[in-house]
Amino acid sequence: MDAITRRKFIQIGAAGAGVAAVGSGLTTRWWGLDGDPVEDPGTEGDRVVPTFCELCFWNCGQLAHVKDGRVTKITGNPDHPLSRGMLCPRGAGATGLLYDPDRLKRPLVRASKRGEDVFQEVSWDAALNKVGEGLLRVKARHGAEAVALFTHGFGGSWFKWFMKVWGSPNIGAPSYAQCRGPREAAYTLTYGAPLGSPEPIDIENARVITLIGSHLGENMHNTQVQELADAVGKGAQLVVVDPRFSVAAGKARYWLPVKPGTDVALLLAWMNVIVEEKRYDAEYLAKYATGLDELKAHVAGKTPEWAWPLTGVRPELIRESARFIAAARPASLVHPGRHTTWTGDDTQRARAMAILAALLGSWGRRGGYLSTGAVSLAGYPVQAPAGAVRPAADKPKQGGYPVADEVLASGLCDATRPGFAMYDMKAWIVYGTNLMQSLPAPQETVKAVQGLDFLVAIDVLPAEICGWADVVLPEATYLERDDDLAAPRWKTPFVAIRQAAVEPLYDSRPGWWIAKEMGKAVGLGAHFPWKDAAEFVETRARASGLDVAELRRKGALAGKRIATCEEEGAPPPISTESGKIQLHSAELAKLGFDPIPSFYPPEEGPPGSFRLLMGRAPTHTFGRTANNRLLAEPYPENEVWINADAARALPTPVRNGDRVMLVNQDGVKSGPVRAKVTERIRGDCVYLVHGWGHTARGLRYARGRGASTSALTTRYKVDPIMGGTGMNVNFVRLEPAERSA
Ligand SMILES: Nc1nc2c(c(=O)[nH]1)N[C@H]1C(S)=C(S)[C@@H](COP(=O)(O)OP(=O)(O)OC[C@H]3O[C@@H](n4cnc5c(=O)[nH]c(N)nc54)[C@H](O)[C@@H]3O)O[C@H]1N2
Ligand SMILES: Nc1nc2c(c(=O)[nH]1)N[C@H]1C(S)=C(S)[C@@H](COP(=O)(O)OP(=O)(O)OC[C@H]3O[C@@H](n4cnc5c(=O)[nH]c(N)nc54)[C@H](O)[C@@H]3O)O[C@H]1N2
Ligand code: SF4
Ligand SMILES: [Mo]
Repeated sequence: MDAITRRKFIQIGAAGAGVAAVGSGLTTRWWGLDGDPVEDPGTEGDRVVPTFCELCFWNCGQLAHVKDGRVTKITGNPDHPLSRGMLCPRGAGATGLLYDPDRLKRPLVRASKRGEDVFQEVSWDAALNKVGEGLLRVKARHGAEAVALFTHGFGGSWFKWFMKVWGSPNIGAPSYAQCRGPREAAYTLTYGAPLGSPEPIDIENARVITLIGSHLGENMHNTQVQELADAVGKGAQLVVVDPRFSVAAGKARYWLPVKPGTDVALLLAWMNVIVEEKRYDAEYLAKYATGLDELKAHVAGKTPEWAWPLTGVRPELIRESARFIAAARPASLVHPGRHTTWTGDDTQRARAMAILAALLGSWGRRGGYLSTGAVSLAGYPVQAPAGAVRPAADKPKQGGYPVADEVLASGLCDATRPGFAMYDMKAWIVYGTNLMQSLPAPQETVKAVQGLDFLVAIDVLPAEICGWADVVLPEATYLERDDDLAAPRWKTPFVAIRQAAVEPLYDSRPGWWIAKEMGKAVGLGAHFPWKDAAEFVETRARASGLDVAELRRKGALAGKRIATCEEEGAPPPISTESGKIQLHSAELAKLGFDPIPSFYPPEEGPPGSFRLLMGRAPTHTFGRTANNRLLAEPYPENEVWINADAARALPTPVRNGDRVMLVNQDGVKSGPVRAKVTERIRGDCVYLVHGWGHTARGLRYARGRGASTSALTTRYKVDPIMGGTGMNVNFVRLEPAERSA
């Protein structure tokens, strides 16, 4: 059956409800009807257009059903290896973005002081002229490199090309220094290469899966959730380390409610047990690793009893879970996590996880870390950009961040702020990233933005960052546009195509067109010779020997599964300089950092305060879906999780459902947010789903709903190894919300 009832949708979507992904679409027409299962009122399209999703960055394959010019339903594409016929709730609810009444509809030009969010609608010609003038003025005064691009999302490729021909290397995404950066640095130091996205892990065949704050099931990366459900179905067991009893913890054999920020101590104690009891893969390590003796010496004495007072986890639990994890090796997967910028020691924590994976012999093994491959695609034949460019703006700072392998979005922001005069960043192009919510310390972002000569935002919704722009360009949503081909590394290499299902609404335009017109506006039109995105991808596809008609018909063409190294009788893929897994990192030692992770206790907050933790809800992606009326039904706003005993002990005790205000250590106060009083979290922290508490006046639905983690993140701790911004270093008090009469 293709239809899915609202009730079933909510069951799958709601926290606590397990890990299955949604097998089919939902529609705008019957969504919102309460009560019993409703028959699908005929949402099959007259046409079905294969494309891929942009509700998050996993980019699952979708089939968009179109009837009478409207998208009526979106289902998972069975031919796409990342969706395998299923979507997560957000992908199924993407029509809520397409038909969001608050979408950006026409180009806007600022009509008042910057930041006052007052705009005038103008024609595309007028808006593009302004962009051309703004950028050329900055180039004339400060050089091309003074322009930065912030980008997140697949459509960013057109703007990265713009930057290349414009001549600036300053391209950053918050998905690095605010997300997976520490992990990438750690795996590079240990195995020689970053993991990238989608992660090359074999959840499907693992027998024990260890999740360290990786809350799969709430974090809804579709393929991983599907594989987790399959693995659990086949008898795989979970070990979950989380201060909060997550959805995954509810399915786990062991839940270790670790004190936030102390995972390194726990990991060292696990390694102590595995080493002392000789439960590691000695043969594998002898062949492929270096530094085992140093590691043994390092973890000596770091017993579960040592870790107990540091982590709050009972020694028997540490010991038993360590044995359990080791017993399943090598099909014992320590999930590498993804959002790893927590407390500033994040590269070291991720290193400890990478080292544990090596002790288990799971790198390059079935049920552990796998080999992946990508379809190699021909480029579009185009004139190469001329001239040399200065290094990226965060490079002077990277003297201190030698292991960072991408530009830091936070570094670009620093380089823009007065007082950080190492570089003159004077203009920002912001594509599909709401920097006011995604960079820490919004007060610093505002300072940076106030100092800019020019800011253009390209978005689909009037997000907070748009309110600070000089020019706002309305992009067509992904369901209304073609984009470049996707060919990420995966177990089965594949190529996927994004195709417009319907015409752009209002006066919105696709990114490829906007980038090309921006190119013309600055005199670089010759570098954008393609007629449109369709001609661009067809040229690439044909030159790569692909059958374009079949690609268009199926949406994705997948190759054969990559053989594992075991199947090939080959060693695991290790690309460090020594050719060995670095249990002990000579590179870190050379740079003056601990060559093997050591535990440093996290700083405590003011008395009576709780450490603020954050995460995801299954039906939302950060702040980008908060205004989506379909996805708001199952989850209309975030709530603050607080431990039941702690809530009772507050000066003004808080009951479940009460509205409270959160006040952080710097006096910043959130809007009223509902309290979820629960046994499912430790008493020293509280938890919010990120992406709420919008302030943008154009987000008429989301504005003022829930509490903003970003506003409360006035502090952050920089990871000295790669420059990531640890954000779980803020503390809040709870105050009763002023009651309205
Ligand atoms: N406080 C705090 N900060 C965080 C995090 C956290 O948990 N807490 N998480 C971090 C993580 S893991 C990440 S990856 C980053 C994510 O940070 P971002 O990438 O900035 O994500 P969003 O905040 O959702 O902003 C996405 C913007 O893209 C717009 N958009 C959506 N679709 C399109 C499209 O098709 N075209 C265009 N042009 N625009 C589009 C949306 O309207 C929205 O304004 O944030 C990081 N920052
Ligand atoms: N539905 C949905 N899914 C998503 C996203 C989304 O926005 N919505 N975003 C995607 C993206 S870009 C990313 S990066 C990932 C993020 O998802 P994850 O990689 O899973 O990372 P986090 O959001 O940091 O994980 C939050 C969990 O870590 C726990 N935690 C907090 N502090 C600590 C600590 O000190 N120690 C331990 N052990 N645990 C701790 C929290 O209680 C919470 O359960 O999700 C992806 N999937
Ligand atoms: S995981 Fe969900 S939101 Fe992300 S791409 Fe896949 S279907 Fe879309
Ligand atoms: Mo992320």
